[in-house]
Amino acid sequence: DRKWQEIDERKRAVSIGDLKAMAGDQPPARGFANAIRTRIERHTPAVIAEIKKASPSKGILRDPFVPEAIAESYEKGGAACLSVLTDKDFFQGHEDYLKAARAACSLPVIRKDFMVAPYQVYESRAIGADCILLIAACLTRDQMQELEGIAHEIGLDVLVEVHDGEELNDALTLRTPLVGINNRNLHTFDVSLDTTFDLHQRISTDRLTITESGIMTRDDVETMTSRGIYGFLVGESFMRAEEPGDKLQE
Ligand code: IGP
Repeated sequence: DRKWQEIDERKRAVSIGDLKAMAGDQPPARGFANAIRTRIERHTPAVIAEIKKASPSKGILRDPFVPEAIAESYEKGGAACLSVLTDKDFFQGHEDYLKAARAACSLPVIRKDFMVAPYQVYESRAIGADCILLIAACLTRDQMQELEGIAHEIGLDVLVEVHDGEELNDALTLRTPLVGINNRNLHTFDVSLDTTFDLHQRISTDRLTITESGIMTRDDVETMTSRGIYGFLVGESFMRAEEPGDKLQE
């Protein structure tokens, strides 16, 4: 598909050897999982605040779009971590947005993209990411294990994303403590917070559950914390706010 095509094109431009070298030259990663864990253990919300220009279901979310200003605003507002979309086809993202956002603050950053090949894991470290996303819906169990192995070897944290019970079975074979439950069905774009309530029950307390997508109000946050879920990934509602960091404090 398109993602593979894009990777093949880039493979010709930069070899995997060059990428590995660039990844190796990076300063140590900022502790993404640790930043989340500290807050969840204190039973305070750990918010991964997302930087995305557009989404396939909603179109353009923010215009003008200035990643470094958003990153500063999120840090001031008390975000635990940042998430930056680098996927170009569906989210109008870019690697440069991640670099700019990370340089503008001291928060750990996850690269939000569709990871399918080892090449992309090295590339993520080379552009400065601290964590990568593995989407169970896009990968087999073996692929996830392989990509996680590479990520951990080069100092990246891993967030594995699931949206049903079968995907969760695969995700729980991984070593990463970070498990994201996506409330949005990737095929229909329907959002149901029940997805989190259903699947969270099956995740042991030594893992860190992150509820993803469709968190819009203070009320949504309180519903989650009242059920013991303290990890959040929020994009759209922040992107639509004039001052994204202020929205975070609401
Ligand atoms: C953020 P929202 O509804 O707050 O904008 O959602 C995040 O969960 C969403 O962007 C997301 C995503 C993804 C994007 C979750 N999983 C995988 C791209 C790929």
